[in-house]
Amino acid sequence: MVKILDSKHNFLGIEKQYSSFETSRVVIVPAPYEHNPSYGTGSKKGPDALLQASHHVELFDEETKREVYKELGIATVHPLNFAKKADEDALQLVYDAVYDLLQTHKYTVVLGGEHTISSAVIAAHAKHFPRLSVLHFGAHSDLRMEHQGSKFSHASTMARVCEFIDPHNLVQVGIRAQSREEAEYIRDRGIQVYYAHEIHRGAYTKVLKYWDDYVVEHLTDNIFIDFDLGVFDPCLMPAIGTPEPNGLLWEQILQCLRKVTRKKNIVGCSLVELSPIKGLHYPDVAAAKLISKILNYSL
Ligand SMILES: [Mn+2]
Repeated sequence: MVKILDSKHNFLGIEKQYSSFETSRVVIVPAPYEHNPSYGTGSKKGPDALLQASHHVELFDEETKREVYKELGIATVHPLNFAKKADEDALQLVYDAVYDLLQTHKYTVVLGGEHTISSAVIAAHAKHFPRLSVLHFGAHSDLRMEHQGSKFSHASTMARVCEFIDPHNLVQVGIRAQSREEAEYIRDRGIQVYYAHEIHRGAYTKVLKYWDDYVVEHLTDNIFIDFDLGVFDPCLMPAIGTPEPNGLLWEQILQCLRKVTRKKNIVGCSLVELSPIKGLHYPDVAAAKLISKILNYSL
């Protein structure tokens, strides 16, 4: 039997009737993994902070006028227990947990933790859904073959993903920091990248066509959304291990999510790299609200 969190601890604080595992279409999986941070630390506390903050997010969505938890049910399982597991072993734990959920047709939302875990979440989805595209929101390309001596660094996540996904089916949004090696990899492998500076200066804007219209065009029908919170500007998301200036703002991201979810089938998502700052609740609430928005738009 799958162990779930009760309404005092689960996502959005949902009562038992709408949060049992058996009857819920959506399953939230806290994955407090942190092993190879390269700068700031604390992402292992991210899932817990997000769940606590989610109790201050409205159950009713003002935009879609929906209460998704009542329509579909949202269960939150116990956090994955990494104990001393790291690298391949940690990724295997994540992969197995997510793959089991997909076998029972759950829409799975994984909360990190370090971005490293996303490659396992995406691998499980790619095995289950044919011709999967990955829509990666982030500040960093994360395409380094290895970083600080590890293939399993958060800075290598997308390089690992490109080992089992056609790089043409990877779309990156909000990028504003990369190495020369990564820029060359992007060029050589044909990865679609929408850089923050290009989005800000309206580089893709034609008459009634915006950068996010191009994002939609480049994706196949089944999409996994991998959300590194570093994509946001640090003014609204300072609770990040590796901050970069000139990020995207809330409405820019939501506008892109609305367009993508209207035209495509979102099969799952991950949200990673929340590193809570003691006494500053806003980033945790924003992260929780983002999950709520993704569910409202995509289901
Ligand atoms: Mn990242």
